[in-house]
Amino acid sequence: MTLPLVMGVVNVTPDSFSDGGRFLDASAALAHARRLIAEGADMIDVGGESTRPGADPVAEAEEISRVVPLIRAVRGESRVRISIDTMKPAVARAAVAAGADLWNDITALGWSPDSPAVAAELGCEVCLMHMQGDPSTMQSDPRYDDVVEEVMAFMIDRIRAAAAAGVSGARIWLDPGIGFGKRPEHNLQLLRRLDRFVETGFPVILGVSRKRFIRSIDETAVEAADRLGGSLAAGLWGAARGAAVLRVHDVRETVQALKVWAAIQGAS
Ligand code: HH2
Repeated sequence: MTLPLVMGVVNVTPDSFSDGGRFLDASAALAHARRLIAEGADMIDVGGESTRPGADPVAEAEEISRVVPLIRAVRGESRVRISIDTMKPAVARAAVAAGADLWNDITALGWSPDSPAVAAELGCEVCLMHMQGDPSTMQSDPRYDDVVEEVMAFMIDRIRAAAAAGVSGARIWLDPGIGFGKRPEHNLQLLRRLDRFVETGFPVILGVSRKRFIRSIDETAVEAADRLGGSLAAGLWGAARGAAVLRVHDVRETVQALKVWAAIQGAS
């Protein structure tokens, strides 16, 4: 049994939904990244623009100035894998030059017509995530006839676009995009049928950490930081169904949950 890798989130933003503003300062961001690595993160996901519904867009130069110093500093002292959470090819390019290994794109290389070619040229790994609509409107009225099959069809389309531009299939990762243009029941259906994505053979990244659908199940979990229990439950569910990576804010607790889960299986 293979345990998923744990990807710790470092948002260098003033407005991310769960930790906005905490790590905008460069030294605070580096201290947080160091802490996540010490807690057992296999990867660090660095973001300089919030994707929460209604977040303010960030100019390219500003986004680069938020993420590049952090990536350079982490790369200078650690071999941890680094991913850059951005839609912008210029930011991905600067991040890879600074030492990032994976371009985590919530628009699945769809934000700019240049994105697929830039991903091919950079030669880095690429995460293609599904989102219905865009961050400013995605939660206003998301609709699907069959969410699992529609997300799957989108994935196939984006894999083809990446491959046509020259991105190697061996470098592609998929993510169903929990919370991105989805109602609570859509998120639950995607989690229930995570095997559908895993069976494609592409590694699957799962981001459930502190997300709003948890509040739809436990209405007392009003604040993002109140959603640790739900995050761990959904993360372990994903691990059991073959997710390759769990994208999380609470690294220590996730690593512990995975270790206990693995130990129980080993004993059975
Ligand atoms: N979720 C968020 C951001 N990026 N990338 C992937 N691949 N999968 C996800 O589920 C995902 C993601 C949203 O979380 P967060 O980064 O904490 O908040 P914000 O977008 O407000 O910065």
